[in-house]
Amino acid sequence: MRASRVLRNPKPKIQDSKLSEIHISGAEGLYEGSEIKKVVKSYIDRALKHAKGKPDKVIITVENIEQKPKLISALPVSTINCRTPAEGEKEGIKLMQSLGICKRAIDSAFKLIKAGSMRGAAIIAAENGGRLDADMERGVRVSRLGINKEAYKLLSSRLSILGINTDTVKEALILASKVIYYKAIIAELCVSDDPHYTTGYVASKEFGYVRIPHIKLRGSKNGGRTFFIKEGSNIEETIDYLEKTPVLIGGISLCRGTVSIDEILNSTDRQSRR
Ligand code: WAQ
Ligand code: MG
Repeated sequence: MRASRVLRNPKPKIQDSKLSEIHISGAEGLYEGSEIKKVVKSYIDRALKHAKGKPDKVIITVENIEQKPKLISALPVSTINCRTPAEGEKEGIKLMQSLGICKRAIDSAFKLIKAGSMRGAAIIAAENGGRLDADMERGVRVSRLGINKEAYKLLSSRLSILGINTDTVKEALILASKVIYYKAIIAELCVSDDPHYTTGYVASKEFGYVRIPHIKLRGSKNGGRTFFIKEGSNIEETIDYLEKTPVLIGGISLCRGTVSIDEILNSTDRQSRR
């Protein structure tokens, strides 16, 4: 699903420019045929009730997927203690630098996210911060991802114990797990574009899905995602995986509550997950 609104521009010359269309919300998933009606209805409700405002166009695409989805496990979940955007950024930088991502790449990721105009994710070279995907405005939209019923139930019960059993958390964990499963991707940095949602995350094979509360101020509509890619990776193959390969979460990992950043950085099983 994709919901957008055209900004009425008083200057007719730039009326039909792509730049005048603002992205309100998007969502995607893998479902059984019998679920389509229910899911489409929920996507329409979501598009029409979004905190970023009313859309004037909602596009829903339903596709039959022939390829059997790849079954993977969700990343382990944890949350660090963080009170302000400055602190959140500092902790996020520590995590990403410790994964070998250079400071310039991290800075350009935060800059793109704060500008907040994409509807997908930017792919950034971990070694120098260069932007590798072609469509600057759109970014890459991860699609064909979902979770099976058993894993959904187990995840919901584990997140309930922590008081974070929401669609937002589950959808973000499913997306991050698909993204991080791919060998060329070192980490993902995400900040929601929803003005009321201030928790973001850094996801990686080594540290799992690390939630960062208050990474942005309430009220800001700016957010986004960046994927940091290893030097020498094939960018077309990576984008093809993100957009096209069907991946289903079929297993859940440890879900912990608040953990100190040092505990995450110094965890003993870190090496084994590399
Ligand atoms: N593929 C690529 N990029 C996407 C996708 C996708 N399928 N969906 C969203 N994005 C990008 C896009 O630039 C959005 O502006 C941005 O991410 C934020 O999307 O554990 O709600 O749907 O508490 O607003 C993370 C924390 C919540 C959850 C993320 O993202 C938690 C969130 P949003
Ligand atoms: Mg959003």
